[in-house]
Amino acid sequence: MRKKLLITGFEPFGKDTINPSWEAVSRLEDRIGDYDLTKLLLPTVFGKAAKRVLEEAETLCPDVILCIGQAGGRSAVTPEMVAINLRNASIEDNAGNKPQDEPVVPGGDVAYFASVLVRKIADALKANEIPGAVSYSAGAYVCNDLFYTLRHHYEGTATRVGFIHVPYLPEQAGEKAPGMSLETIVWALQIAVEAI
Ligand code: PCA
Repeated sequence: MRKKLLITGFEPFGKDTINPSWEAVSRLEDRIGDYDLTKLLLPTVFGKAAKRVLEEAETLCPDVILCIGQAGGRSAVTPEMVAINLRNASIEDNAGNKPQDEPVVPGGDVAYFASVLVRKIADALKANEIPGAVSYSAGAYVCNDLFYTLRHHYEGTATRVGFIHVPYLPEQAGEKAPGMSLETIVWALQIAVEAI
């Protein structure tokens, strides 16, 4: 039986006018391996991004939710191992929020591990000669906020939740930061879905 995957990307934020996460997610095939994909563009806003996913998931009932975000400065596609119960922003989100050391969920557990096979995804990327590595920090900005909220919500259920950060596109990176072509990021996400 075919399975359902809800896959998300973010709007541009900060000084950027493009976000590779949504550029890549929106270009994925609608069927990959065992999964039928539903793609969702999320606002880069604390709380709002997760609310949007939970609304969609309520009617879709996905087997897996895989969220993708931009991590400028990274040179590899990085599946995240852990989500932490902390909001801390060094720049405003797209609604002007800039929380400082607040919990995502007051009274919630300190952290959750991803409930997808993070190591398997990283190994599959490397096997296909795409720079890939497990990351042990999704930061404390909107991506971690989304990841933590979803892991907290689905803890103890059959719905699995994962998060993958992707590098800048070459046009964003310029000469100061590493970049990865959109084609490679799309290919990486396809491999990640097949490995999930
Ligand atoms: N990256 C940010 C939020 C949106 C995105 O694409 C982050 O890493 O938190």
